[in-house]
This record gives sequence, structure tokens and C-alpha cells, in this order.
Amino acid sequence: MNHVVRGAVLAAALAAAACGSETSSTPAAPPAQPPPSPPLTISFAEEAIRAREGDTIEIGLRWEIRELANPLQLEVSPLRMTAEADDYVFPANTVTIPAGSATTGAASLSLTAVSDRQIGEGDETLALRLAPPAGVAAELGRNLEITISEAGGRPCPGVRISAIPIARLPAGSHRDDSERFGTTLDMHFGESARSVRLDWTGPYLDPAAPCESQDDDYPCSLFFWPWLQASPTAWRVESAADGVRHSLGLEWPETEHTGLRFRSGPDGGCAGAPEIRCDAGGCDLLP
Ligand SMILES: [Ca+2]
Repeated sequence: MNHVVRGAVLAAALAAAACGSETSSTPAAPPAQPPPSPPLTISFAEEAIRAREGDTIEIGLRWEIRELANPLQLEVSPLRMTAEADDYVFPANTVTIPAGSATTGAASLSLTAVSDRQIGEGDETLALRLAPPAGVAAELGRNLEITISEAGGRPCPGVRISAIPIARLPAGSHRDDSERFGTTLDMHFGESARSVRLDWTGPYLDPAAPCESQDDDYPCSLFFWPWLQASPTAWRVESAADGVRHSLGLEWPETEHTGLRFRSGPDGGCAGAPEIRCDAGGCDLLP
């Protein structure tokens, strides 16, 4: 063995020794341990609830306690999505979870969807979130989503009315190119409302206003005063359970408001002169 070969054998032996030394000095990694379980698990009984304006709904909560030395106050906080603060009442938003070991429990809170004068709000949503005290480790369920649906209004006994949320109409949808809004009123007249009457509330062009028509097909001589600026776009009438149902589409200039006024006919049927008024902010029932 010449010195070159002898050097290579020595280097290989040293490398093998070094490798063997490293292997024998590194301890094997311990097996991965699962993370410790939180002392309790809390969740809502449901993931979503639908409520109608005027309804009071029950919010169910349930928990599983592994080991809890002291009772704790759990906060349930609302997260507004499209709903406003005055769309619901949520008076008690804390729950006391008792101390315990290897046990389960449940509780409930109530939330009321407010019935208001707006009759065309569409669906509104909020969520409820669980929030244990700071420093308490807990496994939390998903937020509870609550959808509040429009209940409409009752201007007279036996009359129900609701509207779809108003929408700006596409440009050029009206002959005079004015910016306009539109909605559809859904009205049900029960048997007890046979004598109720309706009047348009406007908007009407003021007879004293100067006529500005530049359209040869619609000269000022064709205008009749008062000139109603709101227009029905569709009107469907059909018999329904206990009465008649009207679906009335209407549109009006965006800077104005339009609507209907209810009143008694020959046989009475309506106290006062309640009014449905629609403007850029929506449709309201006025007493
Ligand atoms: Ca409403």
C-alpha cells in the first residue's frame, strides 16, 4: 500500500469514526405530545337563527367542563353586520359558568328583534360572539349568526304592508332622464279592511311651477295639473287567504318622496290617516 492509498484508508476510517461518534451522542427525539386540553369547551346550541321583527328568540349555550376551580363570567357580545343597534334588544349578555370537574351544563339568553316603523329594510344580520374572561383558556364554538327579517307594518286593522329595499333605477329609465328610485309595496287587505281607501301622496308638480318641457312630443299644453311625478311600474292584484293582495311597483324622483295614505271609506275601517312614505332612506309607516 503506497502512501496515497494508505492516506485514503485513514481518512475513510476517521470519517466513519466521526460519523459513529455523532450518532451515538445525539439522543432520540421524544414522541410528540398532544397539546393539553383547555379546562372547558363552550359553544352556542345553533350556528344560525332567523327571527322576524317583533319576535323574541332564545339563544342556547352549552359547555363541557374538564376542570374549572372557580366560576367564571362568560360574555356574549353582539357583532353588528348589516343590523343597527336599534334593530334588536339584548338585555343580558353574561352567563355564569359554575366551577366543576368532568361535567356539562347549559343556559339560555333572549334577544328581541325590534319591530319598527321602517317597512322595507329587507334582511338584517348580526352575530353573537363568545368571550371568556382574560387569561381563561377555553375552546370556543363558532359565532352565532342571527338574521332578522322584515315584518312590515299595519297602518289600519286588517291591512299589512311591506316593501322591498329601495333601489336606484338605472340611468335613462325614465323619459325625463331624472335620477329615480324604485320599490315594490306588498299589501294585504283582509276582510275587515274592505272599506279602507288609498290616496297617492305625491309628489305632484306645483301648478305654479314653470313648465320646462323641451320635448315636442310632450309640449307644456299636454301637462295637466297637478302632475303626479311617481309612476306605478307594475300592479298585480290577486285573491289571498282572508282578502286581497296587491303587489305595487312604483318609482319616483330621487329628491322627492312618494307614498300612499290610508283612510276610512263609507264604513270606517281606519283610524286617522296613516301614511306609507318612501324616500332615499327607505319606506316608513307614519301614524
Ligand atoms: Ca322594519
